[in-house]
Parts: sequence; structure tokens; C-alpha cells
Amino acid sequence: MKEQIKQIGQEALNEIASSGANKDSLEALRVKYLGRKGIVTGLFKKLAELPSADRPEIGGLINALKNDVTRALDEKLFLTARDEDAKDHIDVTLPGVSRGPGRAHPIMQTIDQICDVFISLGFKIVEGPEIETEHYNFEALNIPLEHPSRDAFDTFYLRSSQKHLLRSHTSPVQARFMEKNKPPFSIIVPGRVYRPDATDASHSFMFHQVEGLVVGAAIKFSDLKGVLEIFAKRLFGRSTRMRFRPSFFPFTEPSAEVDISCILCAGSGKHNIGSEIHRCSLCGGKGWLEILGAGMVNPKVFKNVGYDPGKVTGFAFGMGVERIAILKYGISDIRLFFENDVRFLRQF
Ligand code: 2NM
Repeated sequence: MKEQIKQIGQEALNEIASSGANKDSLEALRVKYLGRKGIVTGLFKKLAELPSADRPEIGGLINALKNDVTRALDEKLFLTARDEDAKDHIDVTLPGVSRGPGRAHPIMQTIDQICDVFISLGFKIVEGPEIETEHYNFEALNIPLEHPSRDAFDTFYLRSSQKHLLRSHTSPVQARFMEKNKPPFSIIVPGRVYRPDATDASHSFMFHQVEGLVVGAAIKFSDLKGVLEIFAKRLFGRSTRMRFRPSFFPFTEPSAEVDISCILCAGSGKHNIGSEIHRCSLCGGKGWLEILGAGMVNPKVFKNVGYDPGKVTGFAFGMGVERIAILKYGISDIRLFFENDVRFLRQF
């Protein structure tokens, strides 16, 4: 019996030591040796058949065996659990992944720069909905039904409704503002606008505008010129010059397209590269860059929003933010703004 106990002990400890380190195989070994029908339990049953003189010594050996097997199983289980835990725990002592500080998108930075100039001149920022009605996007602004921009090829109409569309400019926000507020006021309206143009280096179906509107008792064209002159110099540099060319918009009369002297060639239209003279690559040799449209608010627009055109006058202007950013930073393709490529974005 003593020999048998010793042998079972060696087998049990070997088996536990060489078992796979997982909870299920250790539980199987516990049942095999210590379970109700287990080997060690069987030895205790045999004890009852021994002569009573032998029982204390043999009983002590079986107890010692039971303790040895139990301890070996517990130790192995402890090590196994520790290894399995380590697999799904994070080592908080490892160095972290540094992502660095974020920044505003270059288009948002440009909107901020534009708005800052007008805020310093007393303008207030106003925003409005991107889904508009035909009334506010077109009719209130004196854009007639026959106007090409009202065609389905030039505006995103919502499929669920013939009356709603994605605004093609931010001017409807000005129309809404005028209906709810009395002059005098100076507002600036930044935001996204949508036009179903084919995408290329200079066109995107979505882009950003900043438009401005000043209305009061005696606002003059010279006020418009003064404000835009300050804007151009603040955004593009003190030496920037400006010119107005006559143009047409349904919502302003008279209307103008506004150019600044080229920020690359300073208006000369030329570059000197060594002894060679090249045509300026930014303005194409013209010496001027178109940056915005402007004019005196058409009296019909005032009438449409409930103002008396005999009592108020005003000027308005609008610019494309992407175009301003492209000129300011020398960017070659509008699509770079919308691809979310951090190699491009982190340069700003
Ligand atoms: C432009 C050019 C000229 C403009 C006009 C108005 C409103 F609502 F007052 F009639 N808002 N914006 C305007 C005028 C916009 O963008 C090229």
C-alpha cells in the first residue's frame, strides 16, 4: 500500500507538471485524482479494509498525498490564470502613441481670417440653413424663372420635393435676415453652398462662400469700395491694389467684379528667373486676380423683403473661400481640400 501511494503521488505530480496550461485540462486532472470517484478518494475507501493498527500511518500518507496533489494543481492553476489574463490586459507601462495637436482645416482657417477682418469693422456673423426654398434661394433675390441657375442642371433639388434645394449661394440667409431685422446693420454670412458642377482642379459640387451685406439710410458705392479695400489689404498684404470691373448680378445694381493686383508678380504679369523673363503663372500675365463679386443691393430685393427702397440703400458682396485659399497659399487643385489627406492638411 505504501508503495502504491508513493507511485500514485509521482504519477500525479508528473501529469500535473506536463499538462497543457489551461483551466479545462487542470480541472480534468482534479476530477481524476480528487473527485468523488477519483484515485486518491479510492485510497481513502481502501483504508477502511486495513487492520486498525495500520490505519493511522497509511491514513497519514494518503492525506499527505492529497495535500501534495491539491497544492500542485492550485499552483499550476494560478500560473495558468496569470498567463491568460496577461493576454487581454494592456501593459500600462508601455510608451503611448503620440498623435500631436490637431488644427482647423485650411478652409476653416481662411473663413476665420476673412471674418476677423469684417468683425474688426463692426460686422456681425449670421448663419442659415443649407436646405432652402426656391423662394429664398431665387425669387427673393430677383433671380427670374428663366435664369440658367434655376435649371435642374445647375442646382441640386431635393428628390422628395420640387420646392426644396441645396442653397447655391449664401444670399438666402441675407434675405431671411432682412425680413426679420430692421436696418441699419452690417452682416457677414459664411457657409457651405452646392452646385452640380463637374469636378475638376477648380470646381467642386460643394464649396464655401463668405457674403456680406450692409444696409442703412445712405450707404454708398464708395462705402463698398472702402470696406473691400481694407479687406484686400488686410488679407493679402498692404501693397495690394484693387480694381472694379462692371458686371451683372440680378440682386445688385450696379454690379462689379473685383480684382486684386497679383500677389505673385505684384501686378507686373512677369517673373524674372535668372536672366529669363516668364509670364506670371498665377495671373497668367494679366497682373490681376479676380477675388469677389459685389454691388449695390437691387431695389427689387429690398421690396421683396419688405423694405422701402426709397428709404434704405445697401451694398453686398460675395467670395468663394476655396478660391481665396488657393490664391493665398498657392494651391494647385481644389480637390486637395476635400480628400482628408493629412500630408496636405498638416501643412497649414
Ligand atoms: C455676390 C455678388 C454681389 C449678394 C447680394 C445679396 C443680397 F442678399 F443682399 F441681395 N447677398 N449677396 C451678392 C452681391 C453676392 O456674390 C458673388
